[in-house]
Amino acid sequence: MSQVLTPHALLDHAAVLKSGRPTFTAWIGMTDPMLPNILALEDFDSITIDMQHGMHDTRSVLTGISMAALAGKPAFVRIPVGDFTFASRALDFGAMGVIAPMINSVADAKAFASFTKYPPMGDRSWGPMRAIPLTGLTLNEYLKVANSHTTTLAMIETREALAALDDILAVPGIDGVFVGPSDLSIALNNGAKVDAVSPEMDKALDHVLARAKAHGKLATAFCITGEKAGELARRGYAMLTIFHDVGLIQAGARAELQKARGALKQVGKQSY
Ligand code: 3PY
Ligand code: MG
Repeated sequence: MSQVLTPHALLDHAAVLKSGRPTFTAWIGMTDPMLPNILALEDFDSITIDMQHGMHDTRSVLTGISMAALAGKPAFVRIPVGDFTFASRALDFGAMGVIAPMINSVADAKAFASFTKYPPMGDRSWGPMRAIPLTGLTLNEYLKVANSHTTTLAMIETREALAALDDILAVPGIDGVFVGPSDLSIALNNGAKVDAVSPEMDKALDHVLARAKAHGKLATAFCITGEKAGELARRGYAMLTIFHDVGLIQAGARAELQKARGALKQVGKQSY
């Protein structure tokens, strides 16, 4: 059930992720400000706003984080490839975590962490303008907890990233990894097809989980179905998506339309 927003509650999410209790996040690509609120009011543990392939801009990210907070839920932001300056901004806007796509090397991981963690761990510049009122903390309270209570997730979705996995996981400030099964599947089968649920992907998901656990870091992933998300949660993944807003709307519309047209067919009637 959705919780009532209390100061600091959003910051508790980092501890939930580390506790081993699996969480499910609603992935949002569309920019209507009601969407993050509607989905946050459902039984999701967090929402994630996607700037990489989603339609989001600065304003819609800011609004989305606030609309999730209104429902008492933390928000994550996936930044566009290499846009680490936006990682800092997302945290300033009150995001409780940032996901960066295509982290393929230690250099990428270090650059990402430097923009999300305050000194001495990183070089995040001070100015949590929206995070302060959202969390109810004083400036110095926020400074004290920001590094440990916001989550920096590096996406593993290429062969290079898999090869550098241990080194990426070892970077201070990288709290965990987030598997992108579509890109990774394309990389693993040399561009033959998108196949996020292939046996090869499953092996990769097991490998990432084992390595993340060995480093004491989080394993998280994008999933294209609730069934897959449940399965990975059982295996030990800490945060899973359940497809994305566009896909969920399409799937819901198709399923219900099929029932309606099916009912007509049963009595021999045509539908348009
Ligand atoms: C992928 O599967 O490649 C992703 O980036 C998930 O959005
Ligand atoms: Mg991807």
